[in-house]
Amino acid sequence: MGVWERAGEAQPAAAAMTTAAPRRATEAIVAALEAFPIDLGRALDGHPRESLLRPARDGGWGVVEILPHLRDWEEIFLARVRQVLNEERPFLPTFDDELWAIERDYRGQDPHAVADHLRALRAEMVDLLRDLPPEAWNRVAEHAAYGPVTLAWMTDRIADHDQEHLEQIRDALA
Ligand code: NI
Repeated sequence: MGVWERAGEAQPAAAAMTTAAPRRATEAIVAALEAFPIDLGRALDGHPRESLLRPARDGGWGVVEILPHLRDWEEIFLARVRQVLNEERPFLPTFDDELWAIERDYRGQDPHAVADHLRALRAEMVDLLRDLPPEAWNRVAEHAAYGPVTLAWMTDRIADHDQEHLEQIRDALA
């Protein structure tokens, strides 16, 4: 879920954030972001609709909730990447996603259509990132929760968020 994004859990802006190194090298960030829709497709492949609707073993979200969560955040992530590339030190607000599953009727959305939309958004992001000059990865945004963050740091976190929810999807389908 988007817990690390919640304004309510925001840490005081860390002065050293812009110098915090992402876990992945920039080539590995692009590779991970590009691989995610493929891994997601493999995870979903062959599962009937009733499996996609089933909650995870811990009683948490089923795939039917996780996919719209990923798609809704992907829209935000893509807009943020555009902003940090095109604006000088843009301010990035946080979003409280806690009620989106209900407010946006996640269970009423078609999981395959949502996955297709997510794939299209991710392809746009990968296109933006693929041929960036090295210095572009150090461009900075002011994140409302985290303070100054670099493009590299932001996108590394997106790849982490992908993996977190891919695990959750595999668990829900196990
Ligand atoms: Ni999340």
